Amino acid sequence: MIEKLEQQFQAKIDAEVKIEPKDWMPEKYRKTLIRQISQHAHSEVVGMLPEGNWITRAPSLRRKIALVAKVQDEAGHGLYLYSAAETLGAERDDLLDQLHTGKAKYSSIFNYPATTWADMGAIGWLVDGAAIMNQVMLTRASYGPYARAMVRICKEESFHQRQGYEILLTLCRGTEIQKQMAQDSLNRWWWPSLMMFGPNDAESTHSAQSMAWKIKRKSNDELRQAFVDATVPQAKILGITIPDPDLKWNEERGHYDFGEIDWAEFWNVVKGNGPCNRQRIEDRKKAYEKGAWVRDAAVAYAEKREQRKAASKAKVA
Ligand code: FAQ
Repeated sequence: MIEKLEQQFQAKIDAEVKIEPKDWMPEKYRKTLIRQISQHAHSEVVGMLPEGNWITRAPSLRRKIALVAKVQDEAGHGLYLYSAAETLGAERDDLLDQLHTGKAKYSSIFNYPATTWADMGAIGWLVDGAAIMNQVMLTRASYGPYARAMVRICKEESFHQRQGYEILLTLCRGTEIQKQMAQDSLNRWWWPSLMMFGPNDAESTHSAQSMAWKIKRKSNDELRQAFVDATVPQAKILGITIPDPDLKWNEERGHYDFGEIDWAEFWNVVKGNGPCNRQRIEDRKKAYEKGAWVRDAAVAYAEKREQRKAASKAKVA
């Protein structure tokens, strides 16, 4: 019986029919999606922290407005994604508990500190740039609510990418010190950005199954390569140097070759030992506790509206 259902399920996926919340799905498909979507949601809300920290120090009102809008967008992305995970039967409180207790992962990139204003440029250009590269494929993910959430998220991420690039372009056209700030920022964010795509394909535990289920459409290494190929010409326009002596165009492959990622550093950060892991979780926990009154008020308001609706229905009847 289960085998038959699984065959029908795979046939649907192969025929590019979207899977919707009430459709039958293998338990492992549901669990994989809850894992990936919730980690993605956590990444969005933890990702607000390095930039949120710069809102009060933005160098002009224009920059401040753009940064506030960007950070607010990331909160919205978290919201869509937690909602998508809920359509699979996950409880939001459980997901947040997993984040706060360190059981759930979130993107390694957000465990690095944003130490200068140029980092706001590098995060937009590189981190959002890498996020878009990965997420455009997710707009075609086989699970309907996830795919649909990704469409809007990608549109917003492309604004984020441009605002970051423009910050760096301004710095690179500025004084020598400003250009150095941009270079220093690229030096610190380049390798962590390449790590965002996850382990090499040979080490990726979930890729084969996720690709068969069309959750992922491209492998970690394919996306990383596409990101490098797209980013090198952008660095040339900025006039700053990517910190990789092995980076060079390979005519035969039609792609840039690049150096080896420090995988020991990657796994160390993923396991919770990066420069900011502890601080990020503490900040998220504090934000959750401080926000309790907002959640309580929202529930009380929803209950009041329900009661009013019921009372006016009773009157009409
Ligand atoms: N960091 O078998 P795979 C953003 C884990 S959003 C930490 O290859 P998979 C927006 C992985 O979970 C950025 N852990 O895994 C923004 C697994 O562990 P598990 C986030 C990582 O799932 C911008 C293990 O390694 N984007 O930036 C990482 O098939 C600016 C084995 O890996 C998404 O989440 C990592 N980098 O492929 C916000 C997109 N990489 O779960 C603010 C959706 C891997 O078995 C400011 N996610 N791991 O314990 C995906 O596409 C996939 O989950 C991958 C990983 C590609 C991230």
